[in-house]
Amino acid sequence: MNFQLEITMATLSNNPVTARAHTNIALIKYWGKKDESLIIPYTSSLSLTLDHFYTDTTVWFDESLSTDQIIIDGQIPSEKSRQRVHDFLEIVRGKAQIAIPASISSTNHVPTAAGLASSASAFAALAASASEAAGLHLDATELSKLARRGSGSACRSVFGHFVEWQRGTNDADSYAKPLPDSGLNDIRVVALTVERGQKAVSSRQGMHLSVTTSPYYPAWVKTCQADLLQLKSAIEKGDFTRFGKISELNAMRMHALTLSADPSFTYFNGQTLAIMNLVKQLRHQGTECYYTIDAGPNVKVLCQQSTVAKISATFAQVLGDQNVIIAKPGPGVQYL
Ligand code: 2P0
Repeated sequence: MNFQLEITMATLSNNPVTARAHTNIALIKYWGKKDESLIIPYTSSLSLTLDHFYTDTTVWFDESLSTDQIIIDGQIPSEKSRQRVHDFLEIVRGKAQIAIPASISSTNHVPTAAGLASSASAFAALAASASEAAGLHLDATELSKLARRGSGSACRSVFGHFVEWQRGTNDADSYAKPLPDSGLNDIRVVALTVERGQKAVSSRQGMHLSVTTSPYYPAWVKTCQADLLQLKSAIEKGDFTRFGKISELNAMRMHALTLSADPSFTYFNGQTLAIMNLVKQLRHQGTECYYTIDAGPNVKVLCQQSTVAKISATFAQVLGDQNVIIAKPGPGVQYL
């Protein structure tokens, strides 16, 4: 019998490909890698993709270039950022079996004031545009796996609305999936900025330190699994109260890992704590809202359409209008 091996070669796109990806906010946090090279997390996580904050990235592979040309927000990025984009492109070139340099131009529409990390939208948009330009035509699951190699949280930005990143155990089974439509589509996120500077401890360093030195890390892995199941059930039932309580609790459990690391560190500042207290005060006064905080001092308040005007006005009085941004659930990756 004559077996013939069929190899489907990727066909390069003749034109530049532009993709848009929105950022996401984790409600069950990703905080720690089992495999730092492949970016396989210790725990599954769950996020909400946000409208309004996104990255547009255009890529084409060009034989006339001698090296990758990278422009981010109209500028040549730092050597560290350049290397990170180059390393990611090497993964794409490996999959497409090409060795051609690429030209990349990326623009972040994530207002500095939002205090939202742009690595999720950045690597989701780069994965989508680069893979398509290389002729790979990946489905959403394969795209999520590829985006994960750039930045863990990017695998969730491939999809819209509520998204679960199933941790898996290897490159093939660690990817995100959208959750079914829920009764919580009136959810709103009020992004509050208290600081705009670069953080002292990057997420990457922070999670590494937490995994390797916090005695509570095994407890985090255990409770995260339970938190995730509870949050999924609250989303499915449209139960905002349980949704808010679990999200807030999970965020605090993540931050407990930073405080219990050696050396101890925190992403909070004085204003972060003041805002957390104000959220609790609003809640006790009958305006239901909850907070979540990522690897930085800025706070995101979770509320519903019915209360968002009152809550954003309250925080605008304290922080100023420019430091309060309202976001809604947003879409997954789009090609422009
Ligand atoms: C998250 N964060 O789930 C968590 C919560 C920050 C706090 O994912 O090292 O930039 O590139 O995989 O995705 C931020 O970390 O980290 C993050 P890498 P990433 O959204």
